Amino acid sequence: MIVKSAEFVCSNTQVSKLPAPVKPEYAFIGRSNVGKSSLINMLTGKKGMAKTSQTPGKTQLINHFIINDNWYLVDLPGYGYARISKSKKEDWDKFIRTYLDKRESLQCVMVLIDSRLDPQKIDLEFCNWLGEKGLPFALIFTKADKQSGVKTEQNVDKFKKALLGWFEEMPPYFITSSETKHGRDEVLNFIDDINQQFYKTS
Ligand SMILES: Nc1nc2c(ncn2[C@@H]2O[C@H](COP(=O)(O)OP(=O)(O)O)[C@@H](O)[C@H]2O)c(=O)[nH]1
Ligand SMILES: [Mg+2]
Repeated sequence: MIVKSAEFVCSNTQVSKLPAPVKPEYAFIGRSNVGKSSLINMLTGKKGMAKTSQTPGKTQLINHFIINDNWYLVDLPGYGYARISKSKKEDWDKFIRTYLDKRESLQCVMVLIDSRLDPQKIDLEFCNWLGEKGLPFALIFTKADKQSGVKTEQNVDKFKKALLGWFEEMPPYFITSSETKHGRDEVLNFIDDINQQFYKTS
């Protein structure tokens, strides 16, 4: 897929105010600091598209971007930020889980995983929840440029093993770097394939 246009559409704090669910939509989510904003900027080719390194956990907004007038890229607030209060965490949970569970145009949840780390409980639990809800998801391993390819593969493997305690097969996954643009074409083509399916059948 060639990204010809990428525009910010709206920020929402209420699920009821989201754009009409008439275009295929992909939600990007992960722990704070996983590299989500950088990845969105890398995919769209727009540097300031999603703001990088804001104070995490501050605003809990669902951000919609429209790509090629054809599909929505959704930037969800990060989870697992240690310094937010318990009640804020619960708010996050309710708001985001409602969105994920009810959004009919949502095609795939893109779960970002830091490729430098051993499997994190919070990521595994989140994947497990998606599985329980029957929501399709894909994994995007981030920051692959920060270590050797071998180390990345080892961590991906560990994550796979941890996930296979719950799932019968590994979901689609991508190894990416926002620095080198590694994995960009693969992620965009994955989305493109689903979009084509969406417009063919709707
Ligand atoms: N080397 C490298 N650094 C990255 C990459 N992605 C993000 N970062 C850095 O990681 C930090 C957090 O990134 P950000 O995109 O703001 O994470 P977010 O909180 O998930 O939106 C920033 O300092 C980024 O520059 C990457 O692919 N490679
Ligand atoms: Mg961010």
